[in-house]
Amino acid sequence: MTTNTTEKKISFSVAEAVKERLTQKEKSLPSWLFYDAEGDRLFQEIMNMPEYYLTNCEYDIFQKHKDDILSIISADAAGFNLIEFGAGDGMKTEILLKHFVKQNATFNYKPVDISENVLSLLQERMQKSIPDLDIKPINKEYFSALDTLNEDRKNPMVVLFMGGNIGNFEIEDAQSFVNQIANKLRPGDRIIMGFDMKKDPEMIRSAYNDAQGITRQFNMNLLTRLNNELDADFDLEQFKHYPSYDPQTGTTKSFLISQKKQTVELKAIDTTIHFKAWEHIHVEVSQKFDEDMIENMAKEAGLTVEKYFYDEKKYFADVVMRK
Ligand code: AVJ
Repeated sequence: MTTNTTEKKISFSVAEAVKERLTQKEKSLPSWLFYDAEGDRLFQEIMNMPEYYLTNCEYDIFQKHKDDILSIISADAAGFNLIEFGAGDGMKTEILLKHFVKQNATFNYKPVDISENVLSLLQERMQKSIPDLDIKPINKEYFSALDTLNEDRKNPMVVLFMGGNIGNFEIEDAQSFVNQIANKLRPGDRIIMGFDMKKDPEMIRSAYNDAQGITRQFNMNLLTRLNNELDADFDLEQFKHYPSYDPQTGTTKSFLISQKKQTVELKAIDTTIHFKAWEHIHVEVSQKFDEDMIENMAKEAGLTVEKYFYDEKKYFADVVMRK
């Protein structure tokens, strides 16, 4: 989720994406824009807040089911290649990796990220805590990383995509993302994907509207980022953080809402944006799932759901899908 190529490349893609999204009829911003240095810091804080249950749930799932997870993914071959998309800080993955190494499983770990910085931090962490781990980071985009791996391998591939990151896609985009992975898999390959499940709507909404206001800061930081990087003049006082959850669709959406009619200049990209009073910028989707939705998604992609691993309260699921 982190972008960290050259400075120039960043501001170029930020400029392009922002200009495109803010000049549409419905204004929006891409969710990858959250993760600058301050956004990364705030997201760490989000993961530690009492309302944000997702991270702890997945942590518990891995603790509780690491043995069964290993049994499933090593059931029908001599070894496997574990590919992780968007590896992050590795805190949760480390539980699995430690266990796999301890059990003498034959595998290698290939974290994939477009940020070289994220990968080198992760490699350092893993080499320190699991010296026997065979780790080979891949500094590429997800799908080209799969192509590279397909050029030369005999063992099955297990693609790990955790954290509920799939929820950041609109449902059709999530489907096409899974389809694209599945198309590059061979029979016997697997995906382990983390899904945040439908639950008490109040609880979901609180996870995106915490009492301390950290999520508010996380969302507002988008505007700060535009002020800094695109020389914009958003007045943060005039925008309001508003999250919603719709139990009919299972979709959480976060908005920044303009509290009055106003004009914002983004000088670096020569753009003026007009806001009507109470007009919104759609900044994030966090989709919640149920088993039917996951089943359909897998089926559509030509995959079979092998196993749902849940935390005790069934808030979150790590799902093993097999080609
Ligand atoms: C990292 C995409 C799983 O949607 O729950 C947390 C990001 N946004 N609070 C999520 C996020 C606001 C998070 N994911």
